[in-house]
Amino acid sequence: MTSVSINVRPMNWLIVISLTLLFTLQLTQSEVLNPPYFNIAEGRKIHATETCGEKVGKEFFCKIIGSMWTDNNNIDHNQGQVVQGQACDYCDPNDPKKAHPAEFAIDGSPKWWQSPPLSRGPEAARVNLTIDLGQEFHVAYVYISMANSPRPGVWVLERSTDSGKSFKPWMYFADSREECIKQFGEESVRPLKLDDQVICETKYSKLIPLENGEMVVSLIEKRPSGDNFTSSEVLQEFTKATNVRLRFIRPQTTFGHLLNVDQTVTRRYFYSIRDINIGGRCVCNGHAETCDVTDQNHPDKLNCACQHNTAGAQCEKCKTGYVQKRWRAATPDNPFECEKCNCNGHSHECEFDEEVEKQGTSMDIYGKYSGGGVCMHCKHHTTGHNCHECKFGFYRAEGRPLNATDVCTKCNCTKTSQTGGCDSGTGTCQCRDNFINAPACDVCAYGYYNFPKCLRK
Ligand SMILES: [Ca+2]
Repeated sequence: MTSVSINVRPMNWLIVISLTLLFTLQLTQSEVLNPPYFNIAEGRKIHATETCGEKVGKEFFCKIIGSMWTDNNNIDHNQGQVVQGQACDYCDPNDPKKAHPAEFAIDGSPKWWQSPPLSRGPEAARVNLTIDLGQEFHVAYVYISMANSPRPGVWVLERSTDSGKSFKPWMYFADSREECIKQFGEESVRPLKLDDQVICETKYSKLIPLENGEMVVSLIEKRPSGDNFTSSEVLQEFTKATNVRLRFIRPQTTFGHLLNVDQTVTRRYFYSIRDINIGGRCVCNGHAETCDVTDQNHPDKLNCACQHNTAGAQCEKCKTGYVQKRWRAATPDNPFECEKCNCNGHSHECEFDEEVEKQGTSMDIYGKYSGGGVCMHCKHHTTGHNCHECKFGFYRAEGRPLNATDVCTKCNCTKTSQTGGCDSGTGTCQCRDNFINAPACDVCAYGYYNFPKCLRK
């Protein structure tokens, strides 16, 4: 049932499919409903702070890999040059064959995004590549395949949960424990013990392979609740993102640093990304199995197909008329299905009231005083939390079913000595304070005199 619409080279399918299956298995273990994972990067907006050739026109670069054009990466062999023993080429944003815009990093094709080489200046080492997901998703993994450069040496995978206003680190990358500490602090190398711990990964920052390397970054695996995602609110929060940013700090080089080296060296260092797949799914709080409802106001947005009587783009509330109990996200032990209010057929609207829940004065559909549903706009002259009483001036005749549309009958009490109200069951008119002898109410009460005025003595 889980589909993966991800364009990756065949050898990478195994990784992506096994990751997807891993997370799908969790679905069968509980009553928590979750929509399938898919490549949430596809078709999204992407932005690079710098791109090879952009702003400067043609930009010269050389590869690390050697002097021969022996690869099959769509390089025009007639155009490539060997310069001082290096395989070189240039970027040109105006030439479709030589352009490497950011969009190529998520287009599912072999074309790639490339950053400016460090020969442009040392600041070219710090480049950001940001994908705007357009809405909030749970991200399980980020898969990155490189093109004609090694994997980056030092970088940070970051996320935003406020549509790109602010970013926070998700995972750090450097090639050694020492480098991790130096770049990101001691805490980045502590053992992984928390669901939301930001750790430093060392295995992806090696210089080899010089080209076409891969990184499979899981944000769930190996974490304490990695096998029990739906029971950990912390891990669920940790995987939420509206934007994903790759903040590159330094390319991997054969040198410890790149100071005081000439352009024949620096022109060989840049970042090039062939494709990024982000395995994610809609945030549906455990209340939806699909996420294919289109939002009329935002055609690019996907909304959850809510079950369990929930509603909202993320099933983040109970639907109208179903707020007898407080809304909650589903957990493996309890789906927390929203429960209909008991309005005895006299209303479809209700509100949840915390005070009413505490007082235990709202009856649920099972006849128990449980929950805080308060019915609104009760019809048929009814009133009360459950539309279970007749309004003033009406009474419930003996034996009349509570859910009948004529449950409440108008009191026939129009004398000035009567209140207008009458007794439940019998309909006996009630007398004002200064009268007695119901239902006639034709005698002055004790302490009053001079019928029919019945004034206070
Ligand atoms: Ca591509």
